[in-house]
Amino acid sequence: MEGVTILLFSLLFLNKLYAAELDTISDLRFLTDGDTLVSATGVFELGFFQPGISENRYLGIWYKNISVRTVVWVANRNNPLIGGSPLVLKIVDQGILRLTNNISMTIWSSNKTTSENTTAKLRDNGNLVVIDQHENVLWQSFDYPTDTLLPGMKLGKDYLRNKEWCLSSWKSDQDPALGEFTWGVENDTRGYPQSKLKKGASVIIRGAPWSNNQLTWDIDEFGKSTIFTSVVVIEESSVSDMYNIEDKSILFRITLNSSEHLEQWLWVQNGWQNVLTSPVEACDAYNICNAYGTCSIKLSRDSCTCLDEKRFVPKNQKGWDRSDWSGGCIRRTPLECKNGSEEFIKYSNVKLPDTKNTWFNMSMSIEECGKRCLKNCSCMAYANPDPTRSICVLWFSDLLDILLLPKGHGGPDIYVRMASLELQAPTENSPPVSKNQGKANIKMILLVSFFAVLLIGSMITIWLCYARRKKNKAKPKWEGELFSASNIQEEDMEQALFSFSTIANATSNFSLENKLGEGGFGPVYKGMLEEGKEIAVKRLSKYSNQGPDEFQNEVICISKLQHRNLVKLLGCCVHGDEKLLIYEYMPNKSLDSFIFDKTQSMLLDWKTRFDIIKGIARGLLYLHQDSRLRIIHRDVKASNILLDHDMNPKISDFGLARSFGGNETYANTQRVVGTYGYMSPEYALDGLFSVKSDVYSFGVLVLEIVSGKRNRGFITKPENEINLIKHVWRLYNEGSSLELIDETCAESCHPPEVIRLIKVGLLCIQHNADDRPNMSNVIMMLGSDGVLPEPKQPTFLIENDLRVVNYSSSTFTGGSLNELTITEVNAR
Ligand code: ACK
Repeated sequence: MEGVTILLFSLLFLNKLYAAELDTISDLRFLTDGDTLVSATGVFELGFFQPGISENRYLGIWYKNISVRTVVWVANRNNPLIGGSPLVLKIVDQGILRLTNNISMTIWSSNKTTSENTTAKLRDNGNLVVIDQHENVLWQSFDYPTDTLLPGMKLGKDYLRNKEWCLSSWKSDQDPALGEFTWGVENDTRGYPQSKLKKGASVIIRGAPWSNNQLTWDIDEFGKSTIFTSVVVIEESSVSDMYNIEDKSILFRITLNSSEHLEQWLWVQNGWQNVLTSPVEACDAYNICNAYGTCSIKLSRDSCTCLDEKRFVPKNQKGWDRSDWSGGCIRRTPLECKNGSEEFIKYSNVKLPDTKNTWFNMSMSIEECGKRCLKNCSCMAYANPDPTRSICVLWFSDLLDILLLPKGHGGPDIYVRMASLELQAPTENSPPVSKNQGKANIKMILLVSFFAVLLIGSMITIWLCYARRKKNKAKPKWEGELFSASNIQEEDMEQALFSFSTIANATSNFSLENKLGEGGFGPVYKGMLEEGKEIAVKRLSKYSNQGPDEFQNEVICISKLQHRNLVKLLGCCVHGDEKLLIYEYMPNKSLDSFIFDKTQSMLLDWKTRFDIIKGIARGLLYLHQDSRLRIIHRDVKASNILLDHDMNPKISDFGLARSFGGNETYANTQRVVGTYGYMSPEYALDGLFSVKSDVYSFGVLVLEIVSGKRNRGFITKPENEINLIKHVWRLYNEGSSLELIDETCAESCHPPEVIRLIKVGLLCIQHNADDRPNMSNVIMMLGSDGVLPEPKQPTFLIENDLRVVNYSSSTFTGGSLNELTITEVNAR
């Protein structure tokens, strides 16, 4: 019998002369290697693929008409086909869609159905469906999401059928097997639904409690707008949250990647534009401030405060002072629950707390809700999470993971139970209300719908900014300014101020033994604060060119930024002529001390180098696009990348960074600053800078990390090429890019990845800034295996092309001159 099957299989493949594009699969029409099943208008395609350089084969769905292969669903993610044996996907008995190999072994199949005349089709929204003759859906891929959520798919749980719709990450970029991360509805209790991103059982981020949303997207660049909706269904038997985009021509997807990020992507012209990556900043981390604590991104040292500092106090004040938030906050006056003596304080504009231990009712007025809560001594708070409905949610444990939202975000209100003694003091957030005043302000509630679902709400915020930015793109008007004194807001000054004596003590009076090195703007010392925390102190030299402007610039700029790939500023100190910046200490120091050192570079195997490049790319993307300020760093180079304990890269040195508002894409300056070897031609020669000048520096850095050689000061024999870029370009054109690899990591390297990275580096350093990818394109290129465009020839700038007016070597006392930041070059 087996022999017959093999024979039939062989005949089948002998007869198959060309790959077919099918519109239906049935018992008679099946899909074999090279064939694809195409949706009605050709948006999606189903077929076999190999991720990256993996030899494993999978059945998957991807977009048909875009240049970057983007897989949105995988059937046999945990059971790949190894090797090249032929495959068949067909409908077999009882309407099962089954994938088999050459010996008829089942690799993957859909569920059994009881219908006859079943067929399988791929819909234009990317849903693979098995249907009967009346088009009833018997099985659908949308019920088995992998790492991608497309419009029309939902997250949620069906309690009756014990089914869950949730995203789960791939193991790695090259392996679609079930990874560590999931994004789905909370499923261990039946509290009010909310979504959580988890690593195994531990929560990484939590979305706000669910709420219906409908928003109009103003998509100027397409000359149209579309409606974006989030529809929440909450029933006894199931809960689900589905989003939809009215304009079906827009390609949009949400993915959960293998490094704990939830990413939102929009296809714009020729590439995926990253609209939002969560977590964005430290406050997105789940419950970092614990019970009744709230996180604020504008404070870097004191990230956590109590929800209301008049009525709550830190449980462990000493720990709190050391930035140990684990105890959270407690009520200043404990609850007694005496015969209705307690009332509620309203806090407006919040991300509602974790709903794990809640009870809810889908049709109860907010007044009734308050009465319910008051009757039960264990009820701590109540709220309506959805302005489109009358929902009552009661919390029965301490309130965890609350956020007071920035003004204007319009989050919902929460009413928190308080001892009667506390009712007199006014709240910082809003005045006290009695239990009968709990009626929500309708206007406010309409506004707050915007923030009701963290994921979707924040995505739209970013999208609106993005659309506005695009609209104004054509206006290169801004003469780049440092953050001027008039730009400084009070909140910027909330940065932790250290006393000079604290820092002098911590660094043993700036002793030589504590000196870590010297940058262009002065020495950097290692220190230890009294509580045992290690710090790095940048002491701005009186003679350095990092004057008050640059100092202020760095404080303001970096205090507003928080990202795992940016070094964290803990505070600053101004004392007479002394200006000090205090950073978290990075035990592995800077990247250049590794890559350009023969011995140290042996510690950087290929994977570590690749991870470092990806981390730098993410940090830059955050600066350029995701942060509250849009920032051009202007001095991206190996010595400005610090490495933490686990070799995670952190971008540092924001003295030269510029923020640019919503309208600007390019700026022009007479005062060119940066570092030789990393400066783009349009910046070095004409003083023009943009995010693309950072992309250029990033490209140089990629080539340096791969080769272990500095761009500047590089010389080859016998070709006499006087910079690395020229050398890389020649090797690339000769098809011998692999020769570039640093010999200390040659053994651990993955040749296709090396070639790809060099190509990405070359794309980033193309002469014309518009030809260079942006950082979100770069991240895509690093994370996928799609075909890359051909890079155009870069410019081989030599120093004589630039006219240096003044640079900071006057204060330079150590390290390599190659790496010095030039503070002025005359732009033409
Ligand atoms: O390459 P390095 O050892 O790492 O020498 C330079 C030097 O100070 C001048 O910039 C080191 N450095 C700067 N910031 C930090 C930091 N936050 N933690 C540890 N080392 C640092 C840098």
